[in-house]
Amino acid sequence: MNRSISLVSLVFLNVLLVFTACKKEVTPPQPVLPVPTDRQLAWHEMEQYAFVHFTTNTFTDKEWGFGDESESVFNPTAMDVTQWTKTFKAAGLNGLVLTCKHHDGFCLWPSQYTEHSVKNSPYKGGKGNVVDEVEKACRAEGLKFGVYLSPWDRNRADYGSPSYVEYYRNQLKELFAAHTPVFEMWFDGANGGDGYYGGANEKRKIDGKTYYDWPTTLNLIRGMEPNVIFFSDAGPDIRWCGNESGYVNETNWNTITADTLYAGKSGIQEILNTGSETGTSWIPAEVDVSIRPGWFYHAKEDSLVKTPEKLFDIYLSSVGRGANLILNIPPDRRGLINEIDVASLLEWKKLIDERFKTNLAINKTAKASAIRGDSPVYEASMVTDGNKETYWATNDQETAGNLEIDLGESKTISYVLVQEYIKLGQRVKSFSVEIEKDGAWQEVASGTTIGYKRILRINPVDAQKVRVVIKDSKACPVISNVEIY
Ligand code: FUL
Repeated sequence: MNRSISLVSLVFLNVLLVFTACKKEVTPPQPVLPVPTDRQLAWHEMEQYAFVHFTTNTFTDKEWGFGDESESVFNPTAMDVTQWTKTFKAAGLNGLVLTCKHHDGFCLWPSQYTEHSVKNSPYKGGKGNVVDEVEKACRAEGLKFGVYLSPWDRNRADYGSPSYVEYYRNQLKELFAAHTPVFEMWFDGANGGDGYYGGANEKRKIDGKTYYDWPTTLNLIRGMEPNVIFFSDAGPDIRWCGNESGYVNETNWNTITADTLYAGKSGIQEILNTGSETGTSWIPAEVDVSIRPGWFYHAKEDSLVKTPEKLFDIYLSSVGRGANLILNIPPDRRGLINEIDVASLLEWKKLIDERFKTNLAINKTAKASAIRGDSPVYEASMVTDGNKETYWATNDQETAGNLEIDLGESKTISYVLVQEYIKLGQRVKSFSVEIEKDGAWQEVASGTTIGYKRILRINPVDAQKVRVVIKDSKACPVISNVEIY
C-alpha cells in the first residue's frame, strides 16, 4: 500500500518537473524609451484640474494689468474660497493652480519682498493671504494645490536686471516654504514688453532663454518640493499644447525633443500640439483653456461662459486625447465663482457621469489575435479586468494585432476608451474600432495615438462584439484598459 502511494507521488513529481521545464518564462516587453517619471505618472492620473486667475485685473476689467494698478482696487466683497473648492470638487476637478502673481505683479499673499500685494489692499484690512486661504481650502476638499507665478512682472522697477531674478526666486522660496506639497508650478512664457516698471513706463525686452537662468531656479524649487511638476512651453515635465482653445492634436505624442523647440523654430506651436514620435524626452501636453473668453472675470462675458456641451467637447479633445486639462474658472468681483460658471461646470460633470456611467466591457470575455508567449499574464482579459497594472501584450516584433470583446448581448455603444501601459512607453501609431455586424467586421471609428488615455466617440450603434484593432505600433502593443460605453 505504502509502496504504491510513493510510486504515484513519484510519477506526479516527474510530470510536474517536465511541465515546469517546458514552460519557459515569458519576459515582459522592454520599455520603448523615453518613459514617464513617477511624478509624471502621478500627474497623468490627475487628468483635470482648475486654473484660477485672480488679481487687480478682476477689478479693473483688464486681461494684462500694466503694473501701475493701485493695491486699493483689490477688494472682493464676499470672498469665499471654500465656495471655489467645493464647486471644483463637485465638478470632478482634482486640483487647483492659482495665479499667486500675474504679469501686473500684484501678489495675492503678503510677500515680504514687495509692497505691491494684498497687504496694502482693503481685503481683510490688509491682513488677508489669498494663497494661504486657497491652499487650506484645497487641502480640506482633497484637491491638489499648484502655483502660478508670472516671471514677467510689469510692476517691478528692476525687471530686466539680475536683481529681479533674485526677487523672483525669493518669492518662490516664500511660496514653497509655506505651501508644499505643490503638485504643479506654472511658468508662463508670456513676456509682452511694455509696462509700468516702477514708473519708467517703457518697453523692456529680455532674452527669455537666458535672462531667468531657469536651471538654477528649477533646482532651487526641486530642492524644496521634489515632486513638483514644472509646466512651461516646452517642459521640463509637461508642455504647453500650443493653443488656448482647448485641444491637443488628434495625434498626440507624449514625447518631444525639447532642445529644438527653444531654437526659435517656426512651427513650434504645431510641434507642441502633436508632440513628436521620435522625441527624446517624455514631456506630455497640458491643455489650458478658460471657461470664459478671457482668463479673468469680466461681467460683459457673462453670456459667453462655455456651455456644458462645449466643455464636454473640450474634455474629449484634451483628456480624451491623452493630455491633461487645466480649466480656468475665474472668481468674480465678489470673490466667488459666478453662478453662471457654477451651473455650467456642474452640468458638464453630469454629462460626463451620464455618458460614462456603465462600462459595458468590464469583466467581459476578451480574446486576442495573439498573446505574448501564450502566457496568461498577457492575455486579452487583462484589458477588461479593471486593473490598470495588468496589460495585454503581443510578442516582440508583432506590432499589430486585435482584441475582441464580447459584451454578452447587443448594446448601444457611443464611446470606446483605450489606455496604453505608458510605464513601458507610448507605442501605438494607428488603431481602429470595429463592431461585428451580420458576421462581418465593420469599422466604426479610428484613431492614431493612444497614450495614457484615448476616447473615441462613435455614432451610436448596436453591437455585441467589439474589436480594437492595433494597426501599427512602435513596438509590440501594451494595452492596459479598454472601456466601452
Ligand atoms: C498666457 C498669459 O498671458 C495669460 O494672461 C494667461 O495667464 C494664460 C494662462 O497664459 O500666456
